[in-house]
Amino acid sequence: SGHEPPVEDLPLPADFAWGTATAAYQIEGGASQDGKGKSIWDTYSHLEPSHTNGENADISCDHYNRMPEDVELMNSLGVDVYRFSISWSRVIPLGGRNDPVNEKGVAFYNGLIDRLLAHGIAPVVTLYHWDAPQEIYNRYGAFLNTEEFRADFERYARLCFTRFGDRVKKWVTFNEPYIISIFAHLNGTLAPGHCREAGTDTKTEPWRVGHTIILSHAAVVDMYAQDFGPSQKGDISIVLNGHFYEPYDAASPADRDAAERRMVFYMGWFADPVLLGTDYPAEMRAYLGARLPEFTADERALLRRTAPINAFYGMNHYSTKYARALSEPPAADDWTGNIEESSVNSEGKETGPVSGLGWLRVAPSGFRKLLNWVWKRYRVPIIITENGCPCPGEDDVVTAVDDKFRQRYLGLYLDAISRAIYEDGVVVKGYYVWSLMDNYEWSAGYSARFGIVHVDFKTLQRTPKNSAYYLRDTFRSRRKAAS
Ligand code: GBH
Repeated sequence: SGHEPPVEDLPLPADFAWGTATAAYQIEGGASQDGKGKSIWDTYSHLEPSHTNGENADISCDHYNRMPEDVELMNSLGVDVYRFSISWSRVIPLGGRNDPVNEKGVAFYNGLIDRLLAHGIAPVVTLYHWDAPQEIYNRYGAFLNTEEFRADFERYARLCFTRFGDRVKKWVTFNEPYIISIFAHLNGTLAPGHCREAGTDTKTEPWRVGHTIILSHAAVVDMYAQDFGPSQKGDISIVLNGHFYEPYDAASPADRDAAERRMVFYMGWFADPVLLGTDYPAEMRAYLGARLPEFTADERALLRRTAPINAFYGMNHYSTKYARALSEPPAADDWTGNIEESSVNSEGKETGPVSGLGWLRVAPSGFRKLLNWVWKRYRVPIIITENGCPCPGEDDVVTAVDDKFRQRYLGLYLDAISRAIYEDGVVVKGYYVWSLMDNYEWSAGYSARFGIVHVDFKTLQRTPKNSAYYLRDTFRSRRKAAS
């Protein structure tokens, strides 16, 4: 648009880690190979009529069968870290605590971890990136039954720590609990799309799902600290996503409150109990009343005990929005804190140039402000566990590989991290770009390409985009400049 500053390639600390990120369902394929069980995404992506652009990830990037090539690719780009997720139903096909383990699934992840380490790439492992075993959803509604889910998730986590924890030193329990609660259980645009079924209650279920995630997370952190941490000496935490919100009208105190409240409802919902060990934010209690579950005395003790164990704030961040206060009192089923969001403010100014997806605009100054917001509230080192974008018009391989829009986005967002570190005193330890390669973008199917490596979904050929080389080179020079 010409309004954003050019990329400055500002310095980053010498020990700042860079990596790539993916998720099992989005890249693996091998949907029923070697004894893998079905996940809720295997079901959701095959619904008729389709909720996923007519596409599924039965094959996707076929990473399950091409893993060595993909690790080699990362090695050639000089990454320090690879963040991936384990498919629960690949290692425990039925998912439950008394169900059998699939040794072939375990062997796949052992092979991946060993190959990464042989190249000096550190694995960062997410236990849950949205693909619950279908069977636990059939049995008890998965996240809708807190006690059952927690017990099954604990057993799954214990299996992962036991089999992989000698070599994995960074664990993430859940990816984006907000999205699981709101998108999968309130507006239903992600699996299981529960709210579409008869007899569901969207007033209370999203909050119960969030409650299940917080307690399951805390239980697994507790277990790791007691049974594995002393010998394995790894870090564990959670990954939260969220936009930065600017007031729709900067002169309006109500809009300024709305922007703050929106972020509390998005990130504070999970980060306050998990990282501070406190109750849900007071603003949420005030708006949601009895819709928000209570923590028992034992659960409060668990949260207080485990909060300081979380070693980092895993931040997935993509964009900025405006928040406008609604003058009406909150509707009985409102979940936002009575605000309306937009990408244009009261003066007609846009948050930034639009990417290949409407919700994602280039707004690096909002990113810097969010880093400050999180640091001030939680005082825990931040790792950017996802950031990236699809380019506008990225539909043929020539424009896709010469991805100037993405290079500029990534460069500006890295500059924002540098400013947050050196000018604002925020502690940021690493940056994992989303994503290693083009993949299955959930309900958007293959229509949005987030990769720094192009994938031809007919031939499955991988071709690094210019942004991949840009990241390789910029981390080389930015980090030298800092040391
Ligand atoms: C992350 O989700 C995921 O962790 C990752 O798997 C995903 O591929 C990546 O980001 C890129 O999207 O159309 O206005 O309703 C980000 C959370 C949830 C953000 C759905 C966009 C749709 C907004 N996303 N949301 S809208």
